Amino acid sequence: MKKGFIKRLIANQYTLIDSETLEEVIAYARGKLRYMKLDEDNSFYRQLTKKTKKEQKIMQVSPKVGDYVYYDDSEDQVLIMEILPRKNDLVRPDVCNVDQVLLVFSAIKPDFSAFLLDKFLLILNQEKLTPIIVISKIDLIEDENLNQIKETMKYYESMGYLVYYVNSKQRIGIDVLSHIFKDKITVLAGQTGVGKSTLLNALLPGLELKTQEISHALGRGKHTTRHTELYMYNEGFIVDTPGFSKIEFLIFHVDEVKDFYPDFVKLSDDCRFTSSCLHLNEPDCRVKEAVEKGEILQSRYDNYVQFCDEVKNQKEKY
Ligand SMILES: Nc1nc2c(ncn2[C@@H]2O[C@H](COP(=O)(O)OP(=O)(O)OP(=O)(O)O)[C@@H](O)[C@H]2O)c(=O)[nH]1
Ligand SMILES: [Mg+2]
Ligand SMILES: [Zn+2]
Repeated sequence: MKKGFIKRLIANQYTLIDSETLEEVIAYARGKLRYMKLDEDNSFYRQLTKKTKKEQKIMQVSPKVGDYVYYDDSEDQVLIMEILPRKNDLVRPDVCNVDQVLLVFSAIKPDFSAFLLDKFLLILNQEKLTPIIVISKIDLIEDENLNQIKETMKYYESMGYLVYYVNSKQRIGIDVLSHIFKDKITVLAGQTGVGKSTLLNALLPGLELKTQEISHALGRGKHTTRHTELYMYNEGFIVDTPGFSKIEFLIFHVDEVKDFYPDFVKLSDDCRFTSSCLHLNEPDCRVKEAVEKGEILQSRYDNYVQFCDEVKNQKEKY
């Protein structure tokens, strides 16, 4: 059987890229649902609820964008026969085998938000996905305000995150970005209207993806991107996704939040209660000391406290 990679799914029709010829093939899934044997730690398990061990060995899965599959083209209709194990599996966007996430924030319209950035980093850390940060629309903001954002971003750069600044409309800052996509599946993520599709258009000028003017009042945009598709770029693939207006993390215990803050984890050995310190009200907390000394961004700590509150409050609901 031949091997391929799913690039696009529209209705029930899959576009595969053959692993050897690199040619596009139109295919359908064999039957409506896939059945396959899985290992214990396979990512498919994450979708499972209460099923017995035995039932878990065989389960129903639909192939999706990002999947590596075996297909059969011996008949008229090309059929996807088997899905290879997934490295990871996202629900929104509905893509699997993702290598990195390009987090897009606009400097303005909508305003840059350190709160959203911290929330995204928390979620991606939990999902073990690598983020790369892009600040867009730098042409629309006063230098003074841009410098303020750059000052904030220095903290994140010191944590090891890559940060890029672009004006996608005039294709400024685009070329230095291009190397990060090689051999990877990259998902574009960010609030609606921040300029994800415009950035992708700047990278792939022939594409002409639909973008939309943002409505002024709240700087809020309408969703313009709908289906999920991988675009080939620089020997990698990029996925444009519809923006969101709200994101949620799936953390149910307040003591887990701190574990997704590498900058806090690094210091917690020096907290009196070491790894059990929540860095909230405990005495002799090295993290709080670092906030006071300006070694940790005040906004990052404040956002952390707020996320902890959110987790506590959601727990009380159940
Ligand atoms: N001046 C300027 N405008 C930009 C830039 N990037 C995006 N825009 C504008 O911002 C608006 C929204 O851009 P989109 O690319 O549609 O935003 P999106 O993130 O794809 O939005 P959704 O698909 O709804 O999630 C459009 O009017 C773009 O022209 C930029 O770097 N500079
Ligand atoms: Mg878009
Ligand atoms: Zn502490």
